[in-house]
Amino acid sequence: MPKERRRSLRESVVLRASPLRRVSAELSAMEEPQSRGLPAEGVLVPQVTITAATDGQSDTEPDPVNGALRRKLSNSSLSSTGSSVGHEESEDDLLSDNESKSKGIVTLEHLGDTGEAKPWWKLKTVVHWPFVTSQRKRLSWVQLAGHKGSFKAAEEGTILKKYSENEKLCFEHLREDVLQRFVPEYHGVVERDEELFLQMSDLLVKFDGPNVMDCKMGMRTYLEEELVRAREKPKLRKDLFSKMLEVDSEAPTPEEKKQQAVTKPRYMQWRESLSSTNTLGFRIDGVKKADGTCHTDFKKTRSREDVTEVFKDFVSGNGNIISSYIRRLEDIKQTLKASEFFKKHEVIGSSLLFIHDHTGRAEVWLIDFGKTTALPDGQTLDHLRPWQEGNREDGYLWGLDNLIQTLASVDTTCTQQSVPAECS
Ligand code: I3P
Repeated sequence: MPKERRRSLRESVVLRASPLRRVSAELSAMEEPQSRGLPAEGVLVPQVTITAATDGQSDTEPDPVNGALRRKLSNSSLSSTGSSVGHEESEDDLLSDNESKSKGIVTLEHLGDTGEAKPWWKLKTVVHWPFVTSQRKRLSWVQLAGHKGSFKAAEEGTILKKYSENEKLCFEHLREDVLQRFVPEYHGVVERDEELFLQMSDLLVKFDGPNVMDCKMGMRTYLEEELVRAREKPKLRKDLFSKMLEVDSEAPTPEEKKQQAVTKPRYMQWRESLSSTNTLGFRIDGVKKADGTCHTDFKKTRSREDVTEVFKDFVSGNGNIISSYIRRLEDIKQTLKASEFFKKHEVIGSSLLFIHDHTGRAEVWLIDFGKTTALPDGQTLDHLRPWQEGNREDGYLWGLDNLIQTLASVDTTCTQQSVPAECS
């Protein structure tokens, strides 16, 4: 990392680490979506079309100086947590790196106390995931979404996630909030190999062969400011065009085909409409099962029925696990409604991480706050209202309601079967 960049990151850490203002206002009662006349399920997101300037330069050429450093890392989920560099330097003004995505399984080996003259950790992507809890020096994690290299191993029971000013502020704020018991414990900023990281608890350590699912919450996965930036200075992404083409060769417009590129908001909106983000207010991003299988291609998992099937497979028809998940989600919902943090933040790109194992332990955690942004003083969200550009609503609670309803239907299906063959 160039020295200037390191210095500015450190300065930013020091400068912004002032004590957080205590929030004192009482949360007004939140209305249920139905009482607001909202459909339990439906499209709440108006489409915003961003057209890249036809004479614009593609932004896919690497920045010779800061390319790797300026890479955005705001939304990966590994183990219990997600990764991020602040959204202030993410999105369209950043370069894309096709190589930077690592969806699948990542094993971090802790080599710190072997006495060998090797780096204290190494990162490799593996196909199968030998989760052996007795191997104390091997910390096996699951990366279901996001960017390779966002995480490092740390002392047992914790992980390091690439520094994000935005996420750091969220963790600090969350320490004082009722939501604290649903987010990974935050241990502060640490420096490793001349890079800054956020240290946090690894949510997987309590599990014996965990099954893990990452659900990205909300009816929108990009920030309003990203739209504004894309409008003011559209940047064309060839990598996103390729990803779009892989899924549906008919998806790009003739203009986009000519440019062989799309803007990021255009790609994100397409992803949202293809998956259940727009229709249900959440989408499944990745699943890793205890048997070692790992799936991250849920781009077209859109209908409630599709989502139900994925959940049914994820829990292998175990109604007890589903019931535990539902109880935990209800608890999260009530706590969100009482949370000052939630009321005063636009929550974008954040996930719920589902984890269970064969012992029946089942937990859900809130992770990934790289794009969770404080609202201006005095502004609040109810997280239920439809989004219109300017109101910053994210549909988080609406999505959570739909998620709970979906799990309830999985539960019914499983328990109604005398022999849960179709669930197993
Ligand atoms: C990615 C996904 C991520 C997004 C990333 C997309 O698409 O939408 O949420 O990162 O943008 O490429 P996909 O899931 O289809 O791979 P952010 O949420 O952090 O913006 P990126 O390519 O700019 O990293």
